[in-house]
Amino acid sequence: GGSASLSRFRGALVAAVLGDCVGGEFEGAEEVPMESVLQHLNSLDDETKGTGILEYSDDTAMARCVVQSLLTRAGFDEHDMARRFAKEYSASPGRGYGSGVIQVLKKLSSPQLSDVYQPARDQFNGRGSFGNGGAMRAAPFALAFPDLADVKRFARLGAMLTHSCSLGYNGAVLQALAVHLSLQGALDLPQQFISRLITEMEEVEGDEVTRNDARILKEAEKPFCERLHRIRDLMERSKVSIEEVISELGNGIAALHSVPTAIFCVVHCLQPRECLPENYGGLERTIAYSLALGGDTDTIACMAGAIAGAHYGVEAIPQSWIKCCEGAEDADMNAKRLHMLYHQS
Ligand code: 8NA
Ligand code: MG
Ligand code: MG
Repeated sequence: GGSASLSRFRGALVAAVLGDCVGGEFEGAEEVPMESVLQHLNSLDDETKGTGILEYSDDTAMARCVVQSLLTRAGFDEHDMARRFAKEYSASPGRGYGSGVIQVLKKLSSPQLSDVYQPARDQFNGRGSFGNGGAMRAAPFALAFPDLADVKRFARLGAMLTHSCSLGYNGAVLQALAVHLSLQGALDLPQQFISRLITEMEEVEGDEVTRNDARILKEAEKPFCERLHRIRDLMERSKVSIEEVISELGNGIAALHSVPTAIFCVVHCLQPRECLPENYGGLERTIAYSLALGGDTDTIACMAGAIAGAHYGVEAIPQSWIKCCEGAEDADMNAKRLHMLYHQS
């Protein structure tokens, strides 16, 4: 479809759910042989095997809250969104939330709370979380706001409800920017896609807070920009092993060690790869490759899925995969609603 078409919206939201659901199988595994990944994905095609429904985790649970809040309020309302996070957590606490964020979600349910950003600020002795929990639910911001400045601003504020460290919320901004650009068709020119992300993140990471956090955590001055440069270097190489991707970009639960990784998965899988089946399209390659990196597989596949889905569109997602994933049909419906909101504003 064309720029910001309905198919791209549906692809983004549905493939994010898919990545979360199919990625759950390998979450936390140190090494994941491609053979196991393909076996897992093949089992989804085989209706006789009756894999059953793959449940979504915190990634999708929180993204659904973001979507519902943006749709109901027709824009960003921090109080409404915080309330939805808290309510969702208390209704289904077993979705695999990060161990730190649970404290925030409990505090957010208190009716006395006036500053909804305060619980997040209190995390990790006042340093705030740098986990990828803000980034994993950032895609809907790109589907609600056509304006780039709004995407940046609201993805940041939405993440800050649980992640007050700049390395946490800036990861959410990067993820939302990647989905935003992908919706516009920017992945047709992958080198330029990365360059545009670098330009945007130079500005995002140009503030004093980011510099200070980066220094304390012994990271480069602009940590996400540095990782985007690494992606560019990896893209120029004719061959890259999974081990190199993990050591250069990471596969962990920190936003810095997973958002750039997800972006790399998408650009790397734009073309056929030796390690992946020839009959796979780009979206299937992206999901399979994300899982083969191991580590935080559900979240990396969820974020890569959102970016790739916005590029390829919903038609690229195998029906048999969609049928296996809890929440995929809902995501499809919500994508249609977000598409209307996006085009009316
Ligand atoms: P979070 O805010 O609790 O952060 C996740 C973890 O990162 C924390 O529990 C800490 O161990 C560490 N961390 C974050 N900030 C700091 C800091 N400033 N100082 C020291 N340590 C810190 O939760 P979240 O929402 O960011 O977590 C998201 C991830 O957790 C997602 O991947 C989600 O799927 C889930 N999850 C991941 C795994 C896994 O094995 N990869 C397992 C279960 C759940
Ligand atoms: Mg999860
Ligand atoms: Mg995860």
